[in-house]
Amino acid sequence: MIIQTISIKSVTAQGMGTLSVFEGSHDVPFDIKRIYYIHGAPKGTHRGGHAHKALRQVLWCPYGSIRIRLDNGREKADVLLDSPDKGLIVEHYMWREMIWEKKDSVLCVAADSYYDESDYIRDYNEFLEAVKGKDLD
Ligand code: T46
Repeated sequence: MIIQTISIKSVTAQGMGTLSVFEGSHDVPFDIKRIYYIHGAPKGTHRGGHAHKALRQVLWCPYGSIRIRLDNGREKADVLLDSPDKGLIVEHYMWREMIWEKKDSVLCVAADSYYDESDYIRDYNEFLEAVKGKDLD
């Protein structure tokens, strides 16, 4: 399954906005060790262009609209993160690109591991080679 979305629990207080929450291991299928976020990007920004060997993450966009393009080496799919209550689980060995549909959209990421550059595959042909013969869910 290439696109795995979750619905983030949101609690609205009359006239006081909404609180949204998810918990590691309960609402996403892994523990969370690292949080990072990308902000201040102009419309049309393209980021990503890599896969991970082990890292599992959940992506969400609390403000704005960001297109996520996923590719498992056999199948490609797009999902639009355009609502603060929509999360996208991105598993390992998934090539990803992120495209800013609106200026100043914020991309938040919760990851199951600390930053490790050696976990990245940044070459598309190397990625295709790595997924060849793998069992994909
Ligand atoms: C991913 C997508 C969704 C760090 O020093 N620590 C960190 O935890 C991260 C994530 C990045 N960095 C450094 C490495 C680079 O010098 O920040 C710089 C930008 O990283 P990168 O070009 O990989 O950023 P994106 O937006 O292409 O990708 C990021 C994540 O790296 C990646 O894991 O899945 O967001």
